[in-house]
Amino acid sequence: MEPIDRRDFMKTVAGGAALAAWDGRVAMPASTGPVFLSTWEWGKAANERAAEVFKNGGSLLDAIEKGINVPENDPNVTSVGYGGLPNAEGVVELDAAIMDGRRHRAGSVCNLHMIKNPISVARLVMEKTHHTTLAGEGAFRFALKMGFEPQTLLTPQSLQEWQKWKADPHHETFWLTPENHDTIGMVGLDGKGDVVAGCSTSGTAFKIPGRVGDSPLVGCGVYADNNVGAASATGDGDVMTNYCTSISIVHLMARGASPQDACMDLLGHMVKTDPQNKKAAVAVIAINMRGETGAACMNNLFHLKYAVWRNGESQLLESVKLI
Ligand code: SD4
Repeated sequence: MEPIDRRDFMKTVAGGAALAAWDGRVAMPASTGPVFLSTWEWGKAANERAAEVFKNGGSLLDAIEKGINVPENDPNVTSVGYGGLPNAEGVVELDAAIMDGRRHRAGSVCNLHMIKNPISVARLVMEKTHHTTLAGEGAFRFALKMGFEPQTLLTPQSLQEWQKWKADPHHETFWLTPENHDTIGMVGLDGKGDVVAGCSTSGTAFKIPGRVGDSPLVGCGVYADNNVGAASATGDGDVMTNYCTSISIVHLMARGASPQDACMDLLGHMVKTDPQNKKAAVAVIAINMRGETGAACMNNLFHLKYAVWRNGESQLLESVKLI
């Protein structure tokens, strides 16, 4: 993270405030909000739902959860929740995590099957248990205990995709190369000093059963800290997990980087440690406590579009590419 060392952030008001916040001496005042930032096209509808929930008196956690429920419930989003593409054996295994920056507490689920709203289960892991992460069968049984209805998550379309993949004698597998990505990552700020991050995914399509991506791993797929801000990631979790992307970005912001610089610096660091990462599907979003946002991806075909909701305005934007 060389760029940070070269910058004299203490010379700037913003840098000084952020560093002080990181040291726990001064809480940086939040001046804008609410703001919602989400990955991909479906992030727009998710942000709009989050804003509506918040406006109607819901908490920031309610807003992020309900916002993420939108693509989870949409069968046309084939990388999240219902309709998400299955693993190599045709089973839809979902991952999700949510982190509350106020309490510095997260909840997550991995390899959850037959439950279409893993983000809601993740929230209950955070709120109803002493644990942070539940996986597989245990996560499923916990969801049932919490009143979730089991259902098939394969749609005719996702079943067909899987059958096509299976029937192709040259199909790619994750013993070899990744093929399909997306996910929803969302970060939100309430303007009163709280920040929350969440993400939900069916993971990499046709993954090896049991595989856990970055999304449900706290610090990788999501991270939120009320002293600094929040970040989330989308892309090849098998690459990104090794860089603990979300916490790395939040740490860079804590040392004074803007959200945009923090996103770019992390991607730069990934390329510096392994030039092959230029070709990797890596995309990140971040927000700080002033409501400043950042979004970046590598300069390849995995080009992140992201959605921002602020002051009643809902936009879909192109992220900056690392050249
Ligand atoms: C994973 N990061 O399971 C997720 C998938 C994703 O864009 O975000 N794809 O690796």
